[in-house]
Amino acid sequence: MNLIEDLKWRGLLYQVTDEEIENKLNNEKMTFYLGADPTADSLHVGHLLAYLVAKRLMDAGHQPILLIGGGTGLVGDPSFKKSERQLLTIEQSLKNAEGITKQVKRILPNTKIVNNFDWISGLNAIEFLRDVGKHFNVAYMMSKDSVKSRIENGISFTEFAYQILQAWDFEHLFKNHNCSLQIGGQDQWGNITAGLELIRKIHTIEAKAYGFTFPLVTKSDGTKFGKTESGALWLDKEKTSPYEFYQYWINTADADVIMRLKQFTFLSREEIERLEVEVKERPEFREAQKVLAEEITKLVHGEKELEKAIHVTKALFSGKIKDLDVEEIEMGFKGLPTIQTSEELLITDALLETELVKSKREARDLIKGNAISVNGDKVSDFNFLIKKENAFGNKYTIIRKGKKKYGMIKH
Ligand code: 383
Repeated sequence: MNLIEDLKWRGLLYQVTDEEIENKLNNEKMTFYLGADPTADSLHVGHLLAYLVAKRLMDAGHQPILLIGGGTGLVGDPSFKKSERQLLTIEQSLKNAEGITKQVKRILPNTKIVNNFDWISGLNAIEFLRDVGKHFNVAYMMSKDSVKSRIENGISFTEFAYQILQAWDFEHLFKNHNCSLQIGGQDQWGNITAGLELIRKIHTIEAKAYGFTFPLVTKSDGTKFGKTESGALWLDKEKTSPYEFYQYWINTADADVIMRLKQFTFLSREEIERLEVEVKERPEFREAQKVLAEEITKLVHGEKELEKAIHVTKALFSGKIKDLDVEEIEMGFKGLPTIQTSEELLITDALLETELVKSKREARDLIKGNAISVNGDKVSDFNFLIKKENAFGNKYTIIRKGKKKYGMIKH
């Protein structure tokens, strides 16, 4: 399979600006770029897909430039956004840019990284309006989906002008870095084509640049991809722990798992087709989901964090939590019903307070029925006392009810 066939098979080709791009990507070496704005201090899984597409192009011999939008981030891209964005301060933008640059370097080591703050910040109003703005027709700018959908509800001139800056970036990289291709998600189509328009106008007809987009990742049940109960699925392990991250992928629906393997892993077609058969014939083993979660967690967090995530998953499933360390306890039980106390606590009170039971009577029945354990040990005594000194790291006591329900006491 050549690069284009592979991208198509993986469902990663949505729109191309010119059919010719297929030949060029298969037969020539191109310099291409992908941009991200520093709107937060971490990337999320939506961005991950984009960097993995960049990696596929790199692996096929093309030269990447990863652009961090230190300049454009200060303006705010209106594409696919329902309402005006809150402006970032320069300090926030710089701090965020630093965070995401680190992540980009981890995903794609040794690649060229540029920041458009370097050229956009020097642009003055006269230059902007005369040298760049003059090439844009307002009707053309307003016809972009990214802008059109906002005209009624309101869009500031600031966000309206965003496409000009992204177009100017493309022209800048085209001129100075011989970059003739921009890639991005389907939300970036309008901005990418604005760049082609500008390059065509400034550099005459021989100058040719290209763009392609990949589709938005969707879920078969209609809910939004990459969202957890606590918000986005971040690549920063302080914001989304490797365990949570791993769990997200493990819980992928059967109907979606093969598509996710194609889009988010570098496994071969043969291997993915083998897993497809597994999903059909032995869905209860969830092998495809396990492979998916392992591959992506390893890619984003590394082998060690993956091992921890698997360790916590297994311990929580079997109830054998004794050999987890404090960090793993924090990872695995984040978001659990938790109570805080500085005193020793009777097990029946603890069950009630963590809302694992509705009455003391229910608590006693469960203890009698052998259904309650504390820090991995069964409790058979109604008067069992929960103490700080027996807690994980003298900090957390974990109560388990039945097979799946947990509660936590923070000392
Ligand atoms: C800025 C300047 C450029 C080229 C691109 C940009 C950023 C672009 C944008 N991209 C999104 C972002 O930063 O806003 N205007 O959050 C996302 N991308 C990639 C991909 C995606 C897009 O970073 O579809 C998902 O990740 O294109 O939403 O000169």
